[in-house]
Amino acid sequence: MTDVMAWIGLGSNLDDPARQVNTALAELDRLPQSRLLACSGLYRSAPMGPQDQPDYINAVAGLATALPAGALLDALQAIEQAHRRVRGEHWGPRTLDLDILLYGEDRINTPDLKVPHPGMAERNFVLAPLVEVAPQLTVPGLGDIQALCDAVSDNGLERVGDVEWHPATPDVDRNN
Ligand code: 5RY
Ligand code: CA
Ligand code: CA
Ligand code: CA
Repeated sequence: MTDVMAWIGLGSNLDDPARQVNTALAELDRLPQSRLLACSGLYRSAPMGPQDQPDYINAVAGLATALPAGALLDALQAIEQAHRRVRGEHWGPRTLDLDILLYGEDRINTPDLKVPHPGMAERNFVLAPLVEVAPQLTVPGLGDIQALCDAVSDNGLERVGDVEWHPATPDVDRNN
């Protein structure tokens, strides 16, 4: 079984956003054939796109997974539904948004899934937390994550705290 490192973007701006993100992290770790290996802190920023909505809390997480990208997308959408995400205005407020930012080094371009995430190079609420946890990362087709982050506008992004999740102690005998 070969795992891929998938980088997931988490965002929320409704119903206690920090709690939404923290509970979603535990749910990611519980996905089949998957283990959460890394997570950034929590970042607050003003909404990009439609601005008549609350500030967002964002984070990024690194998930080692054997799920194919399409199955991972289905699993993320099921978690969003469990958080009572309601489809409303396009780019409107939401209890939880989970995006596949990167799936190993793959480039995916299907109607349902585009990886690397098409907006990530313009979004400091994605790039800054990625730099925090994976400063050496290279984005397929776009290059060094630190350079991408340096090039994007700051937008008042603020790191507001740590997530509740902590990495497991490495265990050489663990076999999953
Ligand atoms: C721009 C347009 C739409 C950026 C632009 C979206 C989040 C976008 C958000 C989030 C923050 C959205 C997608 N130019 N703002 N806006 N955090 N999602 N701060 O997660 F991201 S809607
Ligand atoms: Ca797991
Ligand atoms: Ca999304
Ligand atoms: Ca998003």
